[in-house]
Amino acid sequence: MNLILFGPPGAGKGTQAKRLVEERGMIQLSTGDMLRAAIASGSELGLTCKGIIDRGELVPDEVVIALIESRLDEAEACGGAIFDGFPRTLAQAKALDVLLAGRGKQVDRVIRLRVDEAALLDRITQRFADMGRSDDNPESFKVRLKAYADQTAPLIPYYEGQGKLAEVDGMGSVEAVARAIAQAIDNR
Ligand code: B4P
Repeated sequence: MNLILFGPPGAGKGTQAKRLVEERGMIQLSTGDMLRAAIASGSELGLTCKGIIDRGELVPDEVVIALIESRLDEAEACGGAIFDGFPRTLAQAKALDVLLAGRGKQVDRVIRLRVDEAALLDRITQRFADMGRSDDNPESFKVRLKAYADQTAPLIPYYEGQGKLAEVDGMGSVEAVARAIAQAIDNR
């Protein structure tokens, strides 16, 4: 199964993807984690992307599509993937459809985590205090929210039109959200 965890910054995508890996043995493909690993390694890709991420902007489509493509065979060997933070633009969604179709696969389910803006800000502020992630400051968060509204939210009607979208209340505890996601996956 190929599953997309979808939502604004701080909605709980990464948190819930890690739980699904533990509980269902699925593989997590997080473009955010891949980009942060590139930055930590000091690679050319990391150097190019650091400023973009710190400002809260989206990294160019071709960069993240190539990152995902490089891991797709590994994901398929494990029976599918949880896409976390990808796709974030219509161009990325269409590229993913093509890449999966070339392997005789498709996106099976898109779980949209709904969390209100005040709760998102609280979570990001808390993570900044705990971990000091450089893009979790209030200025970058505003840019990330705008990027979500302008470039990522248009994917909602895209996947809704394909009958793949499931809405999950992301405001509860990590446990409660995990239960709601499990239901959305198992009831498909
Ligand atoms: P990401 O790493 O995807 O960052 P994110 O949107 O903030 O989501 P994340 O997964 O980290 O947060 P989560 O909701 O789990 O992207 C970072 C940057 O990389 C982007 O801004 C962009 O620049 C770039 N990028 C990544 N993918 C890209 C793409 N496809 N195209 C272009 N650019 C791309 O958790 C947030 C916090 O909330 C955590 O601290 C967690 O502990 C807490 N939390 C989670 N669930 C909770 C709950 N139920 N209750 C209370 N707290 C909760």
